[in-house]
Amino acid sequence: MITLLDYGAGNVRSVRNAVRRLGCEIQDVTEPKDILRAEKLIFPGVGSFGSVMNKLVEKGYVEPLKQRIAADKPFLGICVALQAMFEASAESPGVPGLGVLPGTVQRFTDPRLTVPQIGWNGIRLHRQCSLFEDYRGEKLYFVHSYHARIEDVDQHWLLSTTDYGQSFVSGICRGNVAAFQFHPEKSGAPGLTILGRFLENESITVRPGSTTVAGDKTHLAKRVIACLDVRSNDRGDLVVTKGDQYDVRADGEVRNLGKPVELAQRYFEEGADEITFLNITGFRDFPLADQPMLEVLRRTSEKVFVPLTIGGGIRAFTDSDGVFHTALDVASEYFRSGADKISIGSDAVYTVEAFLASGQATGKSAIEQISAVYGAQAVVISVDPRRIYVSEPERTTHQVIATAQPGPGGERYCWYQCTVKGGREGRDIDVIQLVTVCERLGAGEILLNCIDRDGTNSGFDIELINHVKERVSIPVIASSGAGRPEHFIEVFEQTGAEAALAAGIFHRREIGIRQVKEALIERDISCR
Ligand code: 1PR
Repeated sequence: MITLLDYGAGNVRSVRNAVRRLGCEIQDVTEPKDILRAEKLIFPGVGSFGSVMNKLVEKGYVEPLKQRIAADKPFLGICVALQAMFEASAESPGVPGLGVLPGTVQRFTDPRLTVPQIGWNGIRLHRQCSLFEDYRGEKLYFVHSYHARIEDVDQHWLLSTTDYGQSFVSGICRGNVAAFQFHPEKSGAPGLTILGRFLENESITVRPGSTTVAGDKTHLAKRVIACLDVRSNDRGDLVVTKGDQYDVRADGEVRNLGKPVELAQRYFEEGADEITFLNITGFRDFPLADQPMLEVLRRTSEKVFVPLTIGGGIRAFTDSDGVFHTALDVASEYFRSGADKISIGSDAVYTVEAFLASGQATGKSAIEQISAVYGAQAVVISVDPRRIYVSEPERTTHQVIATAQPGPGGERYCWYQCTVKGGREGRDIDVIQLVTVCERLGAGEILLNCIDRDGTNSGFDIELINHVKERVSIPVIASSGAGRPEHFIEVFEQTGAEAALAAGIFHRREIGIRQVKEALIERDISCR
């Protein structure tokens, strides 16, 4: 029996599912005393440092947690839970942490770094630990902007470090108390094995001596993401579909490429680093009445132990009974159903338009609200741009690029127009305006589609990706146009994209995820 500290702050379903998958029963902490009574306690950190600590204070959990740790009772903290063990965090000045370890958790400050760190990185074990008995140096899943500093952690606590621009603490352990910056529940098979050791062994044992030879440094992998565009077909069945330049109909029918949960499971087994679901007609529906997507998430998260992103219809809305729901309500429901990140499309465009018109942030947009509660790393902006060619840069007020692929009239310049409603409506806003304002408002990642390339198998729009990458410091996922493994090599060698996403080639089994990874490894591109 495992006790879970679920303080209602985000996707705790993944931890629940992982524990169940490993054959254990779960009970929840319902009152402070449960924290001390529990045989084994998992503290899954979800959200920002401040929101986690405030919840712990509100529920009276702080003292029992400190007592449990002092009494050396089995404890496993994940992600922000590791950070909460310190005195404070730069993320939430003035909010005290548990103070089990000294020091303040810091943000990654190197301006050359993409922050948050999102993806699969290695760990270097500084001591042998029974939780890592079967660990062979596999990469594990991280998602964070803040990190614990090595100088704050003495040798009795330091378990592992990881490199991302600088070395930081990725694991601490003393007696039966352990905490990781990575997410074992989202780290595929090796993560489940680590978690399994905590569940099955009575205690944690640690001995001197490192067990992994990770070379000089650990490296963040480039991610390969499988994307499932989901909608109802004309018979009302929820299907994975795929468009050509966003047109998903062939012979008048919505293309049907499979069932969402089954396909997601296949991609997990084939080695996808992440799975994205886009509810492509979400802009039309009432998001919370759209139960099939929530159900898809719930069922997928029982079987898939890598990060899940969901997009489509994340916005504030008034339902058919006249009840108003904030975008935060909508996102919270998706997080509770198993999403690790939500992606915002049309609503981001409207938000940026309003921002550019007024020159100020309201604090009320979906991006700002969700980011404040769940952290920037949980907010992805899905951009649907298309090229608008111009003969001279002066022909538009928008930010143009000189392109090596001229337009139909031989135009040598273009700008990228943002669209809403699945590309159906172009707006007077360019991709640079969109991504820079979204980053400023608190978005943590850009999913950069390209309508011109979507479904063409002709390769990613390298010019677009470089154009955007130069202007943001959050991760960029290149999307649209993958047709061959060489396209993934190209996008990682010619741009700084952190991840590449594809749909059609995987659905139609033209190329497998393993084939893509093998091609990347052959070119020495770090991947999982
Ligand atoms: O506006 O917040 O409701 O979100 C709607 C979401 O649905 C957006 O993320 C938008 O990108 C997506 N979407 C809307 N209509 C379509 C469509 O195809 N008709 N799909 C659509 C976007 C692009 C990618 C695709 C890649 C890779 N599809 O998802 O997977 O282009 O494809 P490829 O590898 O086959 O080339 P909101």
